[in-house]
Amino acid sequence: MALKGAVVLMLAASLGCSAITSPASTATATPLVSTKPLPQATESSFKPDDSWLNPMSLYIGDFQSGWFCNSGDGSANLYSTYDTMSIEMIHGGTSLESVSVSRQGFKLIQDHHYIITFSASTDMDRSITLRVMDPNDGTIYHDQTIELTSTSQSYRIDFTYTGEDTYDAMVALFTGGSGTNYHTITINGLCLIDLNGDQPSVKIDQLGYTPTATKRAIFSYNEGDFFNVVDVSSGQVVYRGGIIEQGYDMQSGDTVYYGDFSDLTTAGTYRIETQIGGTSYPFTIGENPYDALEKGLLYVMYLQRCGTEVVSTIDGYSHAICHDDLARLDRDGSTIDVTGGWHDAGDYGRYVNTGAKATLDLLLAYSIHPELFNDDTTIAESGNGIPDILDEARYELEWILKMQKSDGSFYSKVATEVFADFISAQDDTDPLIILGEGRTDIAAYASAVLAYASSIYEPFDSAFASQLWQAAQTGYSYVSRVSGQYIIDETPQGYDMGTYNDTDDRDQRFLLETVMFMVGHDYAHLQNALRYLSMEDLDLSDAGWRNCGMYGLYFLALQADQLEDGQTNMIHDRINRAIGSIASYIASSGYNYSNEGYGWGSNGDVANDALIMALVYDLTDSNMVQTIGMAAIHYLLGQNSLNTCFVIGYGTDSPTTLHHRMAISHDNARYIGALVGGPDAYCEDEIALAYCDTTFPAKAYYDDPDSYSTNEMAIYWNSSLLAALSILTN
Ligand code: 9MR
Ligand code: 9MR
Ligand code: ZN
Repeated sequence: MALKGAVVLMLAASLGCSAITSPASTATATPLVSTKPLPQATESSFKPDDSWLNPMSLYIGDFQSGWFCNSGDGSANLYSTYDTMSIEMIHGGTSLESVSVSRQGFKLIQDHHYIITFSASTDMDRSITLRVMDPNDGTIYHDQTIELTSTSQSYRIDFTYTGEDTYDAMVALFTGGSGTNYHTITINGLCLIDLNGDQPSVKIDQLGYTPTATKRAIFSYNEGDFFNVVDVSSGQVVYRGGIIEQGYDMQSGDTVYYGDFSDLTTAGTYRIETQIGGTSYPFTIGENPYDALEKGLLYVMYLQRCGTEVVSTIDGYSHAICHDDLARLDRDGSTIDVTGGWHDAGDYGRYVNTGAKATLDLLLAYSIHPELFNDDTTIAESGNGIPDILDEARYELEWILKMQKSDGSFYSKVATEVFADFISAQDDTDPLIILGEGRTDIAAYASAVLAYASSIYEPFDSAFASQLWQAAQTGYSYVSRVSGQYIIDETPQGYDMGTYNDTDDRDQRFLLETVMFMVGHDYAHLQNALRYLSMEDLDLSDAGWRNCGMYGLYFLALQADQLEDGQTNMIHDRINRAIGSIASYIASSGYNYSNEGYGWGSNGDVANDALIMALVYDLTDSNMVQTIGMAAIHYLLGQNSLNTCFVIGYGTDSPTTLHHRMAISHDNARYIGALVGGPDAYCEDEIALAYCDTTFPAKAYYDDPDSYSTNEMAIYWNSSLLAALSILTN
């Protein structure tokens, strides 16, 4: 505690930080926002339609053993469960080879040392022979005679494999021979262990699971009949389950199997081991496996701050005040102060729509679970009595306010003419240019976020809340004055900067109406929102920077008590369709990927899907909705075909070399807590083109500082994952 306090103080001193937010009591402006609290979700307001697919139950297939009984001139019956075989010998035939039980598909690596362990018994004392062989030409790699008795004993067979690497070795038990008539041999838990520490192959969430969560391991090839969950500290098997085939996954090229261990609820650190030698990274079961991750995701938002000094207490790098010159309005050369806000991503551009989306996520996370967010995360304002997540969101809100014009509309973005070199923020001194004016999609989105924010800051700083509300209202009146949509591509030829274009502003207008209704309680806004809701060609299914209708559906659903049944049904129908589509993509994917394809920022799309499920979970408290949302998050945290946790510095295997100007200019600092963009089937940079296989989009990812289409981060990906996690796990 004392140490933490000291860090905060040192940080505050080093930043010369005196700009503590004025407390609410000193506010003088008349509050324009209703002080009525925002509606909260009540459990009974909405039940998700359970006629749509439950992807988790879809996988529940039948267990099928991979062991087969072969008999020449002997005969036997084989009965198997996932970990026990009973070989009922009818008669042994003329030789040992007359009866055998075998399984193919064992993976063997040259010069690795293996052990095969099992326990066995027989009701007639006898010996059998175990062989490890090539199933195609019969080459015997290892041959061992085993004496069996009527008491079950444990066996351990050691051998070093000297052949070529193979995924197709066979283990066979030879049980024939004259004089071996009717008896039964029982073999339990036979598994092969590679003592030379193979790369883990089994996919799990590398951070772990809460005790009551649905827990699945995913296997990328046939790893045997069963898997063990092993306690890492004691080495004991604490759970064993069967492995079930799911099928071929086109997007990764893997034939996928899964095993369920939801019944294991005891807290601990574990690892999965499979029958034929696969292992997983360690993971935990516990109440709070994602707490540290949530802190990291939020801290990265602070590291993205522009126009101020930033000192990382984690990564050991910092930048002095950056981008603090006046910016030039491209149209007429006049200059404006638009300092502040977050750098969008690995570049230093600042864009109002992505900033609005990211801010909205932080505000939602806070308003749904205020108890999760405290004031000690070592950002500049820590210790000021206001939750740090609200200080962080405010940093962006102040900038969005600066980006607003007096007519209520907004400039779209501030950036340099071309992306900066890979230099630290304070060294990027190219002239700042303001581009884009009056886009209705942006004005509506930004105004919605300002209006929502006004109600959230009201208890902390009512003057700020009033300022936000005022700005939202001017924004609203601007949007209302423009009857059609006005969306321009504001990036001139030859400029190289982020381009966040849209084609339809109705989802943003819908969102704005829903928020204005929720905060201002004026039924005219409800009527307008309902008008958009009835437009069947309007997509309201996403929670992104471009399509944002889902936020509006959520806000309307919160106010169901003020709606007629028919209106509520329309909202619930829209929500059901959106979550049904996420569920069906998850169901058809080997790794619970929640989208149709993989584009630039596919991980951000998954985070948005998780956020959609999270919002619906808040409305419904449905376990199924929560499980689907968490499946999307497990994908991001390691349960994917690449076996990678996509948040830097979390789990065991996460990216090391982010495409990010601050990280690269600081000796490839890791930038812990950043969610990378992830696989992009289109390989939109030279590195991805050179190193990624486009036939398998799920694997089109490359951890390299130059792969900007797969390995950059963005504020609006981090914010989505943070909000989704905090809602789904609480
Ligand atoms: O580095 C830029 C990255 O931050 C952006 O997301 C990306 C978006 O287009 O562009 C990157 O910049 C590249 C530019 O587009 C093309 N020339 C190479 C630049 C990176 O080295
Ligand atoms: O996330 C954006 C993605 O959807 C686009 O295909 C891509 C190319 O225009 O740009 C991405 O956004 C980048 C933006 O242009 C600049 N800042 C970094 C963003 C993430 O890579
Ligand atoms: Zn900056």
